[in-house]
Amino acid sequence: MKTLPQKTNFLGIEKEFSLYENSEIVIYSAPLENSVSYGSGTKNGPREIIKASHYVEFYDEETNCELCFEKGIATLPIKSLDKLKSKTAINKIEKDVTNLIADEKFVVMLGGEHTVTLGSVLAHHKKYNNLSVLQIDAHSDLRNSYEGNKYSHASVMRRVYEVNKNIVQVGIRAQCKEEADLIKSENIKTFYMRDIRSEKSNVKWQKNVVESLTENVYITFDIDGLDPSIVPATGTPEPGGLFWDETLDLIKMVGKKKNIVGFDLVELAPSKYYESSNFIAAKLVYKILNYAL
Ligand SMILES: [Mn+2]
Repeated sequence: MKTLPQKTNFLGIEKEFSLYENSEIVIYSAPLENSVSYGSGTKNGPREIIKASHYVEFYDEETNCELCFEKGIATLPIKSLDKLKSKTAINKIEKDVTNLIADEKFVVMLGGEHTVTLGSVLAHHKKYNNLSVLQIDAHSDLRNSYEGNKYSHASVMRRVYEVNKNIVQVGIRAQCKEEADLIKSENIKTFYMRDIRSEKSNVKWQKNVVESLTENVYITFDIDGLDPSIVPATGTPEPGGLFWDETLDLIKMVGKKKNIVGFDLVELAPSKYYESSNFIAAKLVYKILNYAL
């Protein structure tokens, strides 16, 4: 399988550690941008994350490990999804990811708009029993459709929920009434931002999240789950979000107690005014990998 060379791959790593056959980890880009509601640019997310990743350290001081050399990280070429309808793109992503996990690869998908998550979840859902989808996001994305589109980024978790009922949402702080009603009537495990903030300091909300998850966990990380003071470069920024350390604490705990089987990072909308967002997204990807493997 064709992979990107050191100059353009994730982290900028040598051939030996980035060939497909030598790598346990695969970076798969899904630069779809069909259903933007506010700011645009998510199709440039994968390219800019990979570019910025060249400034991320190979060594992680917390895990005391150079994961990229221990496991190998292959970066697949970024293929445009520009001409595709959302449903067609989802089918293509599902097929591609299915093939990668059949090769026993740990897949990291870079978006693109949140819609792409459905393709990767479908692939992982076929492979893993007892799968939960942990969604970190400002929005619940549970609308049945948005602006007449069932495959809008604002409906992606509704489509996921139709396939897999084990969804756990963290960081939510913007939704419509339809979504709030669905969460109540279906008893969906949603950790609202206001509840996270109102908890007494001796209660670890992260522990409650982890206890809501089944054994195998797929993480979908919408970058707008983080507070926009950390990552302003996203299409629909919402104030009052998650901070860096508490988010990493959560993922670290998930990695320790559960089996993370794959993840995606979506909705980064690179902006020349906020270039640091690209680096933070790249660092987040590598951090999650360190906790997962
Ligand atoms: Mn969102």
